[in-house]
Amino acid sequence: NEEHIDIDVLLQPGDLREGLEHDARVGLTSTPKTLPPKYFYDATGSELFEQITRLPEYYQTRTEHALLTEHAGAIAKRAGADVLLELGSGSSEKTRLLLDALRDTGGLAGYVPVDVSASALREAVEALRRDYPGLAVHGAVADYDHHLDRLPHLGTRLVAFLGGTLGNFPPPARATFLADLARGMEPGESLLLGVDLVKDPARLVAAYDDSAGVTAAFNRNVLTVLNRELGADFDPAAFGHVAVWDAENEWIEMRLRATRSMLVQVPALDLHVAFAEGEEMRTEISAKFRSEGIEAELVEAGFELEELWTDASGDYALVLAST
Ligand code: AVJ
Repeated sequence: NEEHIDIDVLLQPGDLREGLEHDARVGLTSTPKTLPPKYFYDATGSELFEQITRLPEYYQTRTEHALLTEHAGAIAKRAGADVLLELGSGSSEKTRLLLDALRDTGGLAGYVPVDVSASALREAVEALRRDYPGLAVHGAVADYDHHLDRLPHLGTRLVAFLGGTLGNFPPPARATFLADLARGMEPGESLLLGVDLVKDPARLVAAYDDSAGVTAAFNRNVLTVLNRELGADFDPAAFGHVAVWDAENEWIEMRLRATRSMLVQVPALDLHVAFAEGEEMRTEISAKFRSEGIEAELVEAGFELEELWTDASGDYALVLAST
């Protein structure tokens, strides 16, 4: 029953549109060209990402899930929180593991999903209300790289930022994001991060260039988004999918490679964009972490490391920090 759902709207529909126009203009006129990964996730892109999470090569989602299953109790106890605030309210299964653990430690009072999509938020919230009667749910439509200082505060929070999404920020933006988050939290609140770890480059590349071609379709889909939203005339079939390991920066980079020279029109920006044959446009970085590195970044941002859990192969980590 929707009338009981409180939703703070920190982000107006026009803001997303303006952001897309700004990001597309800056990225398409830069050298080399870039597009931010946040525009992958329209309905098609979100469905393709769901498929990615089930690929044999993409170990991250299932490893994170296994870690949460194993350690949710310890996380809840260490956090001592009575509110779960989740940045990106996408996957309700992870949410349930944490909600159940908080409930079992006796403190669960509220759940705060934060998402840019009001409809994703509403869906997530409706499903949860059925199974957690009495839970105060207070969503926020917000862009988590902007509104961290204004997120709802219903009690002592465990802030969850899972799925490895932190790796999508370029390092300077990552430092800003973590520092803003720390500043927006009260002393004694906790942050739970899910991060992918540095490993054999061959496995990393395979995870971003799967044999079924799902990641390639996911990557090209961003062009379809620009065609629809900005009236552009990208031919997605004229771009090849590229996934490379950048050993110096320790990140995976996804690119789209023009297989011929072409001129792309972007009417909404009053822009035409020339691609040379073989030109590569960066569409995503996905940074991989080391335990010492992520701890140092958290401390730099004003957090204190509480605990770090990894799986037996050291593929992925859950990191609990506090303010
Ligand atoms: C959801 C952002 C963590 O970087 O691994 C999956 C997105 N990109 N395959 C990632 C993604 C290509 C994913 N994150």
